[in-house]
Amino acid sequence: MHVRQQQIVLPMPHRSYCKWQDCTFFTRKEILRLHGRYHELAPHLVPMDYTNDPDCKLPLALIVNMPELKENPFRNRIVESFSEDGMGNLSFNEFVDMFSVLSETASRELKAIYAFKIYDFNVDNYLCKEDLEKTLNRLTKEELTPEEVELVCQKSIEEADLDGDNKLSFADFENMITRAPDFLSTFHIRI
Ligand SMILES: [Ca+2]
Ligand SMILES: [Ca+2]
Repeated sequence: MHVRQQQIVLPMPHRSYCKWQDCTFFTRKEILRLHGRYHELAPHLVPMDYTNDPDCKLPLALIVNMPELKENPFRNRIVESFSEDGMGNLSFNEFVDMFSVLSETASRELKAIYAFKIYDFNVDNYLCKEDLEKTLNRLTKEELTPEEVELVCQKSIEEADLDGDNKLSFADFENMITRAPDFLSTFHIRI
């Protein structure tokens, strides 16, 4: 496996869509290791040579079964949020982006941007009460009663909702995680 990994020709295609100044990048060695992981998920699909940016995507079902994600209650939403097609199919670049944001070195702000995306279950760019209820149920592994969940979510919205529209924009959400940093705790994964 190690010998084969070294056959990948670097540099990898340049990742041009990284919009955030503080976006983290893996070292060459880490990229090779990630490529090894990506490759072993579907050896018959993923080429070893990435010089010409091959058009290859792996389906969500393969990715969410990785040990790093398997136990994460947000695994499907995480993978979907990094997939350009929104269905959870990930190219190698998207796969690298995902683990970059989940890594310990990613900034809090970057994690917040993706946490917001991941918690926005109905993908309307706001966190409404239903989004927060689903989020809280997953974060607390359904240990709270439905009434408790509803109460906590209603209160969280009331406290964080700066413009009073009863749902959380990203600015409201940033306001919320300042008070409740636990909402970011699920986004640290070492690979
Ligand atoms: Ca929403
Ligand atoms: Ca609001």
